[in-house]
Amino acid sequence: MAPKEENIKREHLPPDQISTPKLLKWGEDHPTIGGHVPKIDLKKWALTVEGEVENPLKLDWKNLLKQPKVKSTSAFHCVEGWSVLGLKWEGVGFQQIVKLVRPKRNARFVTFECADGYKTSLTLEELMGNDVVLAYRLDGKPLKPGIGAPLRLVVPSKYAYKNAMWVTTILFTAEKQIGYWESRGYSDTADVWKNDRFSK
Ligand SMILES: Nc1nc2c(c(=O)[nH]1)N[C@H]1C(S)=C(S)[C@@H](COP(=O)(O)O)O[C@H]1N2
Ligand SMILES: [Mo]
Repeated sequence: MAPKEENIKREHLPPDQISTPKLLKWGEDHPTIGGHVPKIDLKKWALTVEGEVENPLKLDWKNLLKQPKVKSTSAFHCVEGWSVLGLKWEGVGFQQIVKLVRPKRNARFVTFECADGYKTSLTLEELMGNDVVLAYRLDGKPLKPGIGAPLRLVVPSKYAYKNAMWVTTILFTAEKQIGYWESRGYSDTADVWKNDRFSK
């Protein structure tokens, strides 16, 4: 559901996107595949990283917070045409995960599995940018459950459906596993600057 167009700014925006201010109850009335925010108990929560890697691992909440923290300011673009500019994300850089697990040579793809059953995938190459973060804070505050807490993927150059919320498993694979929206007509490349919205 697109928030109201309050304040149109077209500069710095990818093609056919409009900017929406942050006042919107972002994430609170957003339809997700489960229709509700999954209940997650941080004491039992862990991030599993597995598949085609030398060193599979499980990071519980405490250990996740011990990883080097990165900050990245980026815009968020929904495929329905609205963007939110200047979001200050903090979390673990995807590069750090790669450093820890050491993907095997054949690990060209990565699938993100989420607590609500959602799934999306990217190439390992697409995930190696400095601005790709597994975020647990936004704008100086802990991430809200409606925005993906405890952990959400942020890939600014891709439409929001690649930005998995409530991530629980990161799976490195040799073959691409097609994601939820990508298997329902949305583009698998999802490049916001190329206007890659629908599968061809
Ligand atoms: N786990 C999970 N992540 C998800 C989704 C979902 O349904 N489940 N929806 C995707 C889609 S389609 C969008 S537009 C964004 C919405 O993120 P927001 O609620 O922070 O705006 O989350 C993406 N990540
Ligand atoms: Mo979406």
